[in-house]
Amino acid sequence: MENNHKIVFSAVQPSGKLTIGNYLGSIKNWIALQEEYQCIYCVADMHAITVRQEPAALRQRTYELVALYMASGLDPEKCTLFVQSHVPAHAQLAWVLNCNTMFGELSRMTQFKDKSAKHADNINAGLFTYPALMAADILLYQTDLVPVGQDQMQHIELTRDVAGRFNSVYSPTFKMPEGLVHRNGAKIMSLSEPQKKMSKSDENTNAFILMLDDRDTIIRKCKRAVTDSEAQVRFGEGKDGINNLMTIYACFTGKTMEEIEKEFEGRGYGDFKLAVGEAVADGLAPIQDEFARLTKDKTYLESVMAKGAEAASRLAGRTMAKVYRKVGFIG
Ligand code: ATP
Ligand code: LTN
Repeated sequence: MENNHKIVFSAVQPSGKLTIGNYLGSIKNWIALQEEYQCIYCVADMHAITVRQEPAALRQRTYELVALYMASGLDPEKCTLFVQSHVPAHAQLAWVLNCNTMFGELSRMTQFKDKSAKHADNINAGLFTYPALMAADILLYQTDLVPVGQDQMQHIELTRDVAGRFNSVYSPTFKMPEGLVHRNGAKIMSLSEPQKKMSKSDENTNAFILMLDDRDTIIRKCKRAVTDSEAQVRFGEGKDGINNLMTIYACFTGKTMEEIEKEFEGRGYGDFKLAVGEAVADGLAPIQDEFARLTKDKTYLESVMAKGAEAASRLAGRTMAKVYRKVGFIG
């Protein structure tokens, strides 16, 4: 890999089954970047334990997420794929950054407020300081670009604030990263309450489509999606449900909103919903097939993780050595 290449870093937590929101908001946009940039993609298992996880399930989902990354088109020959807990520098830098992140800053994080409301019996310190770990993930690699869904932008802003603070207190150390939010798909909404983000932890399973849902389930969920009474496939105000389905359709077919409006002119929502379901199912089918193949081969997945961890450790080690020296630790 050439040194003049910009560095891209992103991660997803192995905390549940991924939805098409996760796919369209993040992973799908990572694929093209690997052709142009030095890309580092992580499975954030350390982030996942901020909410209670069943150990065996977490281990299984970590394998699965690596497989899903590859099945979606991430090529371990073109980018670095690794598991966060395999690179101890993440925890090491997180501690230093914790000491440079303000309580007030963390208190403002929407994700913390949402998750502490959802898990009121387990508002642990890790859930609160989670953005410092995420900042460590990003800053360890001198990252230029962080492709994420809209909901993560607040954490990236915080990362920039912490990096700026560290750089000014201790002298320039970290590159200032930028969030990269894709025009389409940055915020896929719930199918049953289209004012709300589609979330894998929604109690209502009709609210989301999982990347591994089968064809019939996908079509059924699309048919049930909440829309409006206008019966016109048109992108516009007060049409959150239709806007969302049009966005999903656009992401899977590459069509523009105008093209979609034309295609369904004079046709009912029933036709449109079926077309959306079919487009999603067709788009996911090759990923699901490849996923089924890859998950059978744990040895191969482990070899990818090991190679990724080695490459990531090498890069992270450079930043870590600098940081320890700057804060006054004996090297
Ligand atoms: P949870 O709902 O359980 O908190 P989540 O579905 O929001 O989880 P994360 O693991 O927090 O998933 O997110 C992984 C990535 O997917 C992030 O980059 C996030 O921005 C993106 N993402 C999550 N949900 C959506 C969505 N509905 N639309 C677009 N992007 C999303
Ligand atoms: N916090 C993110 C996952 C995540 C991440 C990162 C994203 C952990 N570390 C670094 C981008 C860069 C989430 O919950 N979606």
